[in-house]
Amino acid sequence: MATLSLRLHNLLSSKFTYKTPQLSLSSSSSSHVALFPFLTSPQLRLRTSHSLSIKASSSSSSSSSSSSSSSPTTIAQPQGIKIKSIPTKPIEGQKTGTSGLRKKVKVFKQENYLANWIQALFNSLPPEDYKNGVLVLGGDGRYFNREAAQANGGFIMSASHNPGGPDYDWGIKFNYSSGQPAPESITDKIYGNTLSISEIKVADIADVDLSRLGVTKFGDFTVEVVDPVSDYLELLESVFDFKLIKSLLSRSDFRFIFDAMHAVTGAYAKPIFVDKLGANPDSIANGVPLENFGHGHPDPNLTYAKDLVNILYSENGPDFGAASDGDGDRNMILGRSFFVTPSDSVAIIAANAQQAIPYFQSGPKGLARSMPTSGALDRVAEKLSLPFFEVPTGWKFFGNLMDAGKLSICGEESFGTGSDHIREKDGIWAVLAWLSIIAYRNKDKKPGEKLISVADVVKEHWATYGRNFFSRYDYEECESEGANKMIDYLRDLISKSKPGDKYGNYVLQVADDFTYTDPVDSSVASKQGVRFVFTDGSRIIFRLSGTGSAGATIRVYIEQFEPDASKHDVDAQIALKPLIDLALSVSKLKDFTGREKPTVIT
Ligand code: VG1
Ligand code: CO
Repeated sequence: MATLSLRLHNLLSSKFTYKTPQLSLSSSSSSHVALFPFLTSPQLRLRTSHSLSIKASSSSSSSSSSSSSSSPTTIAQPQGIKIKSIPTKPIEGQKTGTSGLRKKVKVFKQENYLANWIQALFNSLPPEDYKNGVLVLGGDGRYFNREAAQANGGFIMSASHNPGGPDYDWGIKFNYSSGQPAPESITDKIYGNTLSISEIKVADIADVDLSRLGVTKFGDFTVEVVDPVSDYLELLESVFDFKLIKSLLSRSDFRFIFDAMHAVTGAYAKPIFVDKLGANPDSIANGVPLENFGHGHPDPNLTYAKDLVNILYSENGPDFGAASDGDGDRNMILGRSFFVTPSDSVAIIAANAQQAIPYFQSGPKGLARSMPTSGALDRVAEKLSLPFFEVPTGWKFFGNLMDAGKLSICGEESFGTGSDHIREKDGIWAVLAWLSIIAYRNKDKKPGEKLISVADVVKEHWATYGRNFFSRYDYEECESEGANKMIDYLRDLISKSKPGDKYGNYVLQVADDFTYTDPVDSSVASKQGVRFVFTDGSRIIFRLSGTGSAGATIRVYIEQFEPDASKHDVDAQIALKPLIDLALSVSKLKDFTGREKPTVIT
């Protein structure tokens, strides 16, 4: 097994890169064998003045974890490192998708599989990045994190919301210098290098004890295990008004529940929601991170977070519910018997941010969404006269806009919401943003007075801006051939279509395959989704997922705007039925895939 190489010369100094929950790495208080459940979820921080790769031998670690460290302690200081060269051969299929490389654990366990990719990555980086480099390594605690951490300088060891365990998925995401997911210019280079790789550089050093916070020195290369929870908490305290949120969470007439789905935010939930913000200790569900997420699918949506949904929709359910995914970057927001779509969520956060969240007290700089995300955010940008951007699916497209000071709040329909406090979507941030809004709206309510609920806030927003009905149909693990043929067919169809064409009751305004030109560096991303936009603003969009680990997943996005408040209470599936039927017939989805029904509807 494999390598670790280092870079990211400015990662430590770059603002908050290493403070996100998805960067945390699990560890145990007892022995190296049982790394889970973890108490401190430390991260690794690696520094070097050389370009090098390290290999961990199979030595073990077994000591107890300590509490958060202010001044790091030196655990070991062996001699300089011997670097070995190991011959290897290219392995096919190591192309990064929407966010990282995701495959079945069995695939990653093949000889040199991960090592090849990591080495290809370092072969892709400019040499100046190697000098005095700092690399941050973290994971979501899923199965295979433990081995990979010792063997590789991977970056975020997660397949995000994909299920975990020996028979399921593992993944690795690489985030670049200011913390944003690596742009395509880098991931394309990495892929190219995986096809020509012939050598892996491996350093011969012992495993690092991940269960202890502190510094291990290997010559002039150091590894520091850090506690990311305290760093992250400190950042959040600078963003939100914790006193305001605490005033809500400690009310006896407000009941809150957070479902960590046995994933990484379990390590953050108690310190943040309970210890800091005064939530009831019982309000954290599935708070113990597990390597296989308790056999669950750590994807916070109406299908996979069904238990939480049932609790919120039960008689006398709690007032507020939230969940986040495997690596903590997604979020789902629920009120009592009420689901907030992610597209509405980001629009509502943007509309209320200046009042309710100190970080935005001078107003957001700009707003952005991914192309398939509904146009609810566009309306907020228009009303607040803010710069607005529509980017392709995937968080990597927001980073440049943030670095250029053009963007503060953004989101994706896929349960990702965030801001420029970091360069990734951030599930806990979204929950705190919502709690801030609810707290702000109820700050003068006396005990016993009826509180303004999540549903009230959303309905009020619709009354002001109109409602963008939105739904996404996922057809997971289809045969790749049929799925590709369907997309080819749609591309052919749009090339022949023209404005004014009739599609049932809808009149076409434009049909294209979305192309994005980055306003900052002018890079172009094409073929980002086939869309049909109609004259009344309705849209149907088709794209193939870039995060699956088997077969092809087709995503169909359906949106329709309704200005009339008397029609806002209709169920989205009913309101969108004609458009959904149209999407299925236009694409001939059933013929191409044989699928009668989607696997997930959100
Ligand atoms: C999906 C979502 C996309 C998100 C990506 C990574 O990609 O649609 O919006 O950015 O996952 O999220 P795709 O290509 O499968 O549609 V995560 O939480 O899995 O890092
Ligand atoms: Co994720």
